[in-house]
Amino acid sequence: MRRRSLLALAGLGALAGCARTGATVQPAAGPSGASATFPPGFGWGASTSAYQIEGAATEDGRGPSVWDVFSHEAGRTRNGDTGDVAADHYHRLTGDLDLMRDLGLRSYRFSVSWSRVLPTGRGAVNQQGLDFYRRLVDGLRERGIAPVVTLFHWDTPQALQELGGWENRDCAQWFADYAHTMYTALGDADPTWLTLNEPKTVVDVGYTAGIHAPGKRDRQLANIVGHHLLLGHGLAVQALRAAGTGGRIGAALSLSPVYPADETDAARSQATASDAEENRRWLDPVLKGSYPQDWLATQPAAVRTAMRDGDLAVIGTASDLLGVNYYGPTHITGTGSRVMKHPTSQATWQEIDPNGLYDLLTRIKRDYGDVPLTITENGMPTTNAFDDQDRVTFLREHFAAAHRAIAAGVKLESYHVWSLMDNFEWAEGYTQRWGMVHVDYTTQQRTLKASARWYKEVIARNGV
Ligand code: IFM
Repeated sequence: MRRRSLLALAGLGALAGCARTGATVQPAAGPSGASATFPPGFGWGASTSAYQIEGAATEDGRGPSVWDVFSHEAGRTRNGDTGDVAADHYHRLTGDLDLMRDLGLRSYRFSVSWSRVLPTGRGAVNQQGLDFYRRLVDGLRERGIAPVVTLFHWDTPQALQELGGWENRDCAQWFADYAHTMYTALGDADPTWLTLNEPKTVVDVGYTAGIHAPGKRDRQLANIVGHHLLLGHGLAVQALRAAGTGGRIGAALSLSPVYPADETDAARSQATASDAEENRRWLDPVLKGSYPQDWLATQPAAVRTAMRDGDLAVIGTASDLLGVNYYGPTHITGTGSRVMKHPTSQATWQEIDPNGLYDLLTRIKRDYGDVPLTITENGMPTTNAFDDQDRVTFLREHFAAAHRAIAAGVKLESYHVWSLMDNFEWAEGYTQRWGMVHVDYTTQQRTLKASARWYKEVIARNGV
């Protein structure tokens, strides 16, 4: 299934240790190969998520998540693939940490499997689960890599889903309690904390298009879930602060600059509406403590009723940084359809336009001020298993766009390529390879692709 085209059909549309120094950057970087040196200490990194790489789905006390259940249902994923084994990262932690060190990574963004540490989502803690993340964070620190911990990357504990999951307002508090548990376990290692990853995808793909867990198709319910996710973000920020975290806290949002597909008033108007769905309905509550009025006006009473007095003040609790997941722009016609104006990738929802990253980053600065930014995800899948020159070109051009944004004054501190290694790509199973490191799923052997070798050089010379 095409993820974002389904959404269009639905009408939807350092980090610790890597602090930005404020140093100036060399100007005149461009996509054509001109050199671009990044600020000293720039946080070159890579991203993964728990269900996509860990495997060990039933080991050491881990409880099931919605993705364990969903991926085991007939017809939900390509070839019936599941994350049962994935890249077996749980058993290969030391080797994978060494691999990150050998690449020279300065920052590593991973997610915690909520049901590995709290098998039923709340209540009894699974010490073996916590121990795994402790080993991970300590191993990163020993290798000079800043840990960036995402608390929720879509894998809601199944036990909570049976109580309604994020449809249930209580889930926001269960999430905050879990955030506190993670602070107790890892707080002294001073990681950067990211609350939610891409709540938009849960809403649009999990609850509207129904092609991600939990596989529902109810747009009204989806937007109630969206509000509860944001409430969970705010409560988790407050819980982490109250616990005394010195680390920085923010959310990771999937954002897409929206352009009218042509110069008509109709296209401009539709693009504004699409921008509300794609971007402002997430950015405004988190960074301004309000929902955009034009988006709110489209919501039915049931969704508005779910938004209680005081919620937006919680959601807008000051965060320290914003994570930006960027995969491409959106072009909208006068009838509200999405059209592609740039090349795509094996992920046919993806439109490849590095300049969109520049537009997005400078727009955030313009509309939301100088919030420190990290690219929490950017990348592409390719069928070139080892000699992935297309990915090299993609990354080079996106890095150049990021450099131009920094030169324009954007406080971009770090950049996490999606993904460190090949992994379970949700409904697409193992058919899409997004990693810079190739994983042989039979032997679990890791092999650096051309992009990984190239990225190592980028990091070593701090630029492209
Ligand atoms: O693999 C996903 C990731 O889990 C969230 N962001 C998009 C990636 C590519 O689809």
